[in-house]
Amino acid sequence: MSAPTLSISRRLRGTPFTNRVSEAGVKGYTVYNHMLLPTVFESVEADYHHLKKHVQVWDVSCERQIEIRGADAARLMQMLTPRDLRGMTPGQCYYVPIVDETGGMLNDPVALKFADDKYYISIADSDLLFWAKGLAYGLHLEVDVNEPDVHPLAVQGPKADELMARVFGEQVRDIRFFRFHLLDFQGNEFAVARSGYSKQGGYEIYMDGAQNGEALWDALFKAGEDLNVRAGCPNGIERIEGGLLSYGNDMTRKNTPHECGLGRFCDTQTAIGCVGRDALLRVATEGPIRQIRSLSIEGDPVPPCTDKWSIFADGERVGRVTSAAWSPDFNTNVAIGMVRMTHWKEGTKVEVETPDGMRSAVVHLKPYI
Ligand code: THG
Repeated sequence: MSAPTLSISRRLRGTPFTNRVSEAGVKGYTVYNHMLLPTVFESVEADYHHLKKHVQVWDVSCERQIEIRGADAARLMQMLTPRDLRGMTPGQCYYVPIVDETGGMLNDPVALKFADDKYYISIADSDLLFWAKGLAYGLHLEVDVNEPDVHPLAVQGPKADELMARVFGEQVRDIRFFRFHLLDFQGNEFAVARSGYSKQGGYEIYMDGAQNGEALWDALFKAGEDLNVRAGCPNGIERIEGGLLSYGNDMTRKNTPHECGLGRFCDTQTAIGCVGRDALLRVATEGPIRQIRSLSIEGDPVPPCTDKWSIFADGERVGRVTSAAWSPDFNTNVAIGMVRMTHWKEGTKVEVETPDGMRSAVVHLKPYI
């Protein structure tokens, strides 16, 4: 049986980099924000080793931007998230949980502040634009809410600093974690942030204008030849090792930020005006009764986690695994799951029902790296 293919149409949007990604030999795609997101080039394991050693260029255009502009921009931003944004200054990025009126997670984007009246929200995989537009319209806010022609390109891996310095100048080295500078590329000004969906370090370039795609891609590959630069993508193994959460996989609208371990990004007392404040104040006082944890699953490599796998202890279900992969570096299966408080302590032994049968597993408080 041959694997089914993904039928492409205008609804499933390509990106300014899709031609180059294709030429680089992409072997798999997923769909993210109605857009193509590469998932594998050589093999997930080969891509993983390369990411940890060299530098990769990732087409993460699917991290769509919601642009919020206008006199009420800051007010709308604070309505959208329980994280206190009063201390946020232009040039900063904040990881911000976004919740509905019940405290359920709607998205976990990165917000960028350009000015008091201009923000971007770099979204995970859910249609947050409509929620933001609905709030702005319903409350008669003085803001424009739009999806701009901006396409993030990530440069990740230990040699990312060297490659970016060659293309954008030495000043990229001064960009601090979760900050961005506006830098020139061939007469265009792009926001360049030290951020990205890996724990290997690197940058994200918010390329403004689709017409610059191939020039930017080609400049990075030309400058990085001797650095062994390759096309890559968010790596399923590395992100689980690092405990980076995936909206829609590890959490949904049924989870609160506290269950997702994002309570540290909720200042519900002081985030005046945020949607879901009452619900989250209750959650914050009582504390969650289940929470996201890293797990190691013993035995041979597990198959891909395409559905939730039950976690058992003493014959009772105490949680669910939502992401899992074989880790060559840690020589075990690494996983992320939601675990009940009775079994969420470091080192707790549990069993996971994988499609290949029951496996022994251990709960961890911290990610691997
Ligand atoms: N970068 C940008 N946009 C994005 C992502 C990104 N949009 C989609 C998706 N990724 C959103 N989800 C995340 C999840 C984790 C992080 C960023 C976006 C992340 N977390 C760090 C961590 O957990 O170690 C740091 C958080 C912090 O300390 O502030 O980077 O990757 N542009």
